[in-house]
Amino acid sequence: MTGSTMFTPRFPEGFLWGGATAANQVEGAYDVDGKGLSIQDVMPKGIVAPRTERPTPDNLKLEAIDFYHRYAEDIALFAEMGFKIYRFSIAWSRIFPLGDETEPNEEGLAFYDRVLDELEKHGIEPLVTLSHYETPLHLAEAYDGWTDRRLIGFYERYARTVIERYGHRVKYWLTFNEINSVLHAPLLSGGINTPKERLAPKDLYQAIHHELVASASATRIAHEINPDIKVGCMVIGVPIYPLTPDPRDVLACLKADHANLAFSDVHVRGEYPGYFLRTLAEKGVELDIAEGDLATLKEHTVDFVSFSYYMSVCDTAAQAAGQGAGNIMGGVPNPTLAASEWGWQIDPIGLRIILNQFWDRWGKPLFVVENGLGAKDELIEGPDGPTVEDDYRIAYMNDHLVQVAEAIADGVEVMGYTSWGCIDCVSASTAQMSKRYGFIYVDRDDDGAGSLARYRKKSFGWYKELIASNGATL
Ligand code: BGP
Repeated sequence: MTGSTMFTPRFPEGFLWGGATAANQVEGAYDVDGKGLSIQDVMPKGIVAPRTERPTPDNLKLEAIDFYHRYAEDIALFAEMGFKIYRFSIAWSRIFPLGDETEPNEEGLAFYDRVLDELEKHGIEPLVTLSHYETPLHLAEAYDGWTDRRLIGFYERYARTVIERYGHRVKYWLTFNEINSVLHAPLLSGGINTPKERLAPKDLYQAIHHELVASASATRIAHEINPDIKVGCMVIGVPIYPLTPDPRDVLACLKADHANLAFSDVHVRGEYPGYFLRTLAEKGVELDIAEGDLATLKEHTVDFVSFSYYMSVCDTAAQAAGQGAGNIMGGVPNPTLAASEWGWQIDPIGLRIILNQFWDRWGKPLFVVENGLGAKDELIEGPDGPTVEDDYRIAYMNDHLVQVAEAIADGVEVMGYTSWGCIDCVSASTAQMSKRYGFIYVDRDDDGAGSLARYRKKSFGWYKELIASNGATL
């Protein structure tokens, strides 16, 4: 293995090992049992291409990997690996098909009862994301998503409905997936139908305010329903390094950091930071803040901070520097790092750095709720049936987890680690199957062909041993 010989990784007892998925990328059954359309059902080409008017047959998410019907088999595989926790999202449009109704769809609620039953049977703790890039389409079309204040009320009703229903059996909740991505992907993240190029700064920042207030409200609702519940915010975690030691580059990084950190600063500290207010002023944005909003933000801060980690980026004050590929936000490529096939730069040490930064900044427990390597896998015939020799994935995760252990040794409180796409699913950025992250291979290709059969990859056995040893096999 690739772990350091000098350092013995140690994880605390009760460390929450597991995996993560999102409804729109695994469930399929997009129109089954009363589900309404979500924005994902009209985004067949991923996050950068324009949306379609209606669902089109080339949209792999409509069937995805059919978790809706195969959840029991999939959860049994997670249990075989020894998962302590499974992160998944509830599809808002299964519960409120249009998003603005007053009564929920019972069949949608019943589906997640079944998922929770299955997890309980195997002793796997659930971690539920309320909104993972799947705003009901009607809210995007009729309200322009989160630009409209009424979304707060719709989200509160949705949150109350599901937390009342499941709050006695789900302890860990996340309010919005990668909430800071709305700056880069307004439709995906904020359900904002107006194309990014035409979106006025006032509307974008107003949407951010609405989401932050809604997030704090959901935290209040969860704590009212069950004081034992722990609510976290969820952000893209990305260390931003100066391309050179030029102070102007360092300052460029500080500013880029601020744009990202504002979201968790509000979630943890309960108020808008000074640098954020300056940004608003410079953009000429005056937020409409209703009575009670600032008190809601202040009084209902989160219990923990969770984040995705795939890469670091560089930044520079020089306008001429090119933009590299990356998890939604991108950045200037780092000349010292290698990259995945999709140009996402691989930086295990960056995970230790950001864990330390976040801990130093907020002193709140941290949860790595997404990490992993998207790669093209080749299915081969092994001694026990079809498999994938994904040593590259094992190396990636091993190196990153060693850095998590380093951060823990630095004194950082880390609650757990859920690898992204623990079972192959439809990629968010490309909307294809061929960018795979899983320990479990799913037989489906980019044209939608395949039996949907599940096969254990080599990493499946690796992760199983790792969990069984609580990280000692790194
Ligand atoms: C994050 C999203 C996930 C997931 C992951 C990997 O931004 O929260 O939904 O898909 O990135 O991204 P991709 O599928 O584009 O490789």
